[in-house]
Amino acid sequence: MNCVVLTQHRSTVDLLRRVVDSKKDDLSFLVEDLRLERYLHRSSLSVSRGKFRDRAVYEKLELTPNGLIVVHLRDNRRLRGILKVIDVVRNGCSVLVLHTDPLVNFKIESEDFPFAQFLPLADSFRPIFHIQTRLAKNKKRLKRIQEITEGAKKLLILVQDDPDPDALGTALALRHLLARNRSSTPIATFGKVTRPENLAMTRLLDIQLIENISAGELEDYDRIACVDTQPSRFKVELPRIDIIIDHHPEAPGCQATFKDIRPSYGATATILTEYLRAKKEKIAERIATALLYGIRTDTLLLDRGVVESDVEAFTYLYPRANINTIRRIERPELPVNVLDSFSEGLRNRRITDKVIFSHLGKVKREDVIPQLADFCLQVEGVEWSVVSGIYGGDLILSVRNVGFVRAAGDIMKEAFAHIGSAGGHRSMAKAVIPLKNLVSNGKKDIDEADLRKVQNLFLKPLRSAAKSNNSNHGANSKQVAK
Ligand SMILES: [Mn+2]
Repeated sequence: MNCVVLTQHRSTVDLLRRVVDSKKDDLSFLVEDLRLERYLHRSSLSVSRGKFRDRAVYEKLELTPNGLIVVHLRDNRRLRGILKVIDVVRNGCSVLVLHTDPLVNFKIESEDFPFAQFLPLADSFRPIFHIQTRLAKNKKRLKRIQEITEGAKKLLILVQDDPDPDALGTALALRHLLARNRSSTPIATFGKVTRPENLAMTRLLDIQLIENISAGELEDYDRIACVDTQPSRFKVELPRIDIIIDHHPEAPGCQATFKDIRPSYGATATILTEYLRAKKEKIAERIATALLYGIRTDTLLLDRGVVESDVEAFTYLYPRANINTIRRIERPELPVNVLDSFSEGLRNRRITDKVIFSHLGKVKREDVIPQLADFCLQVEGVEWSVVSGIYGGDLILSVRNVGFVRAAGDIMKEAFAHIGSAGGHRSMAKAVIPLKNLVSNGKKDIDEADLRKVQNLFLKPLRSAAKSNNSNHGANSKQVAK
């Protein structure tokens, strides 16, 4: 491609000679100023000099229809006149206008010149400027963290009692950020990892944790960092904490030598991504995958409480992460023998009130229950999917909904809190009901009648919600119509 640049700026010359691929494209400049012409000569760049509004100067440029003319003026009051000339001489060339001031200041509408593309430099630069400003601030904080941990023989990274992907990803990334290793910097929890997806994450990304650590053991460490949580969230009294990096609102009296708490952020993994970028650290695939999965789960795929930084971190990590690994974490492989209980559960399904119920009986792995719940939600006309199974003396219920109905977590609490534990998010929830709270008459296992009872318990709050919704619709029919 033949690319001709009309400019009055030395900086445009310096920029475009690096942007335009000079090996593939034939780059030349048209300038009016003698000094700029000399500068181009000295830089061994091809240059012609003449007035931008002089048609004759364009003849020497041999413009062809697959060429490009780039225009970047110091004084855009001249732009209109110059573009009129270019339109006559361009011979089918494409035209790109770079400008810093808004064109309305010069009474130019882009529609006046349909052959030209306008690139407002300030608008394009703004997002880059914002992220780089943030990274500059992170650099300062990072230095502080490095000072605190420098020389520490043993640093402990402490996460919440049932660590989630955000905590695990953050912990892993913090160790990497400080260029430390597993033995000098272990990750620990007072509890343990329980959710099947989180267990899959630790397995597939090789994240080793000290589980059930005791408060006494903390004394073996000369520094302690808390990530994705704060000391007040633990049941035990902690010794002095050196570093807190978190995105939950700051608890009163939260004390540490260094605190980086950003409650507006959707995930702590976003904060660590910024640290790694500020350090200009190459983010290895394993770390990128862990961080990306942390952001995905904490923000429900950027659907909940995100700021620009989260979206930016997500975009940055995405091409660096292993999406197949994430897929495998989210959908653990199914054991072949589960297919039989799936087919049994699907055959005995019940569909009522846009809810599909399916029961799997006894299962060897708990995570197959939510997997079938995901699948059932795809059934035509269904808004809720409720799949149950018996695991370790409990009836486990996994619920999914299409998202525009009542929050799944609320319904589950209302239906089952009195006989078990229940809760969850907007579109996914879970209940665990001890079998002894369900069976009657001294039976050992639950039967059809017990299952019906459970299903009706679920339908009750759903039906009353639907009822009150209907009456609301009646009262506010005008608003609804809008
Ligand atoms: Mn979090």
